[in-house]
Amino acid sequence: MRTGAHLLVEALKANGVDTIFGVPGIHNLAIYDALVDERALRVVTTRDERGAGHMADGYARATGRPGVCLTVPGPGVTNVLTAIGEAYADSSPVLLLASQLPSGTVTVDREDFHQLRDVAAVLASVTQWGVRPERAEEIGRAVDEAFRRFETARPRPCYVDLPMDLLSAKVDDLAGGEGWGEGRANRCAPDVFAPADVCRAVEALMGASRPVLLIGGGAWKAAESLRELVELLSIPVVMTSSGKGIVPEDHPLSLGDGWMVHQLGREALEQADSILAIGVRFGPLTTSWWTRQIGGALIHVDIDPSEIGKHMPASIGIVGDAKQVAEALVVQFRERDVGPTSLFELRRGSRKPCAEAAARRPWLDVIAVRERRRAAIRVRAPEAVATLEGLRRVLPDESLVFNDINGIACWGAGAFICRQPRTFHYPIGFGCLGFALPAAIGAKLARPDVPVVALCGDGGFLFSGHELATAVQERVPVVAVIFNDNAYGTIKADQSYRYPARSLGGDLRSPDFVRYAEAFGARGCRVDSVQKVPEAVAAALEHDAPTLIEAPCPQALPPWIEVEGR
Ligand SMILES: Cc1ncc(C[n+]2csc(CCOP(=O)(O)OP(=O)(O)O)c2C)c(N)n1
Ligand SMILES: [Mg+2]
Repeated sequence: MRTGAHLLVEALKANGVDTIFGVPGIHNLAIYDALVDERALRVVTTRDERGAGHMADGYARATGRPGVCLTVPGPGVTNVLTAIGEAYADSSPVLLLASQLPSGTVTVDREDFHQLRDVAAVLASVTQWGVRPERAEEIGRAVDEAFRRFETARPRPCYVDLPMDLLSAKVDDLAGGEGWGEGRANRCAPDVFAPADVCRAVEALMGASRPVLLIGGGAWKAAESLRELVELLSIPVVMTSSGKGIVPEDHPLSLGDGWMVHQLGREALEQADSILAIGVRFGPLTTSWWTRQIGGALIHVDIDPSEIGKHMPASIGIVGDAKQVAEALVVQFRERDVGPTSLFELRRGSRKPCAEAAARRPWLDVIAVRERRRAAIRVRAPEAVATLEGLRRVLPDESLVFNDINGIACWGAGAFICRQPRTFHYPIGFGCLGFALPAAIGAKLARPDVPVVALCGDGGFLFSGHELATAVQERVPVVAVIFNDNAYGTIKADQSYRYPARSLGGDLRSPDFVRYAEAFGARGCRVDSVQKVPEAVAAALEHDAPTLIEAPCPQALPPWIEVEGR
């Protein structure tokens, strides 16, 4: 018998889904049953729904394709909420399949088992769209609509709330398949921006004497065009932490990650008279909580119209897909004459700037700024920076690193140089502890071909450390490093700065992490100095099993704590 659950599975497959992360329960067993004989879909059972959500997010970040998670109603939905909140804040496409009580009873508040009074209200602030189908036949269309939204708009999470009676309902043999996933390969945002706006942007950039390009995570698909744009325009480029590596951070015109707390890119953005910002939301880390004096004329490109003018007034706003707009800009500049000289030492394969750009005086010594910054962070956090530099040496460029929120992560923005987009991930928007390990597991499952490493603190690791069980069961050879200071160290440092000599809540008695790993059947090892972390990670990558490495925590105050004279 073909059921609503079969339609669901067919629609997922039509949209290219090959993995579902989830936890079974009485309300969603029809889905599990439809998956029993399904060879094209891998089902990964996690140790709680939050793990499933982060794994789906990690899968999405690693592949660029939406990740899918499946829960029971009520506590399953509230458990996954944190992970969906992170995906929402970071614009990561995650589809939540939330199972539900029988249709007739959903809206009747009878305190039923697993009943969440108003699931739509609960999910509204962490999803861009969601629906509860009213008939089994509508399930496929709902899934298809979620995927269409991921691919044509800002890719924030969607949900489909699935009443259990619809999942088990018999459907007609002919039902479904109505063009699901059709044209998927070519889906992109509608080409809505006006060519005249692109021309205005070109003129503004040509007329500027101190232009800067600011790239955010929303622009990762535009990497190729943006690199060409940087060279054609000979324009200094700053990236946000989500945009890290979209232009290689060691490119001669790259100021790297602009997490302003390190003063990265601060000179550039504050002194610029024209800023071309693409896929950037001007969030707190890029603007130091909106305190920076960013006064240049802003050309803001974003797929989400609500971002334009939200934090910064834009002199030109272009609503559009970053890739399409970047390509349109590149075409305009390519058509101009090539300049006689280049403003930076041309690397092999790089483009000569156009004539106007070549005639403009270089206004910023990008390499000198970069070196000054590196020297400054080395003084502030020598061990953390050396560890991150060492990790960079042992991890090939295509490796995927997942950070939690912790001391060392703060320094990664400046110290870990990325040459490829979307290779260094933070839970940057929501800032939730416990992201790194499950996200790394989801990523490694999707990309077994590349090394995947999670960088955790001892506190944050235990928010989701039990997902090591999933890594072991699914044979996912992810590497997790725990920097152990027996404390919520970053917060403890902040507390002692803001409330001197009044300490409470920051100390932890952490477990023996090696034995913890071994109890799950993972490999565990301990290094006695943080300098040995890169070598231990390199050795772990040789093994085909999940490995946990416990290391001492590098000692450094968080970068936002001002240290006199530095
Ligand atoms: C879900 C959640 N709860 C609390 C916090 C606040 N917080 C931010 S950093 C931090 C300490 C993290 O400790 P640990 O993982 O050991 O890293 P460390 O700071 O010691 O390097 C805490 C509690 C948070 N970011 N997310
Ligand atoms: Mg700690």
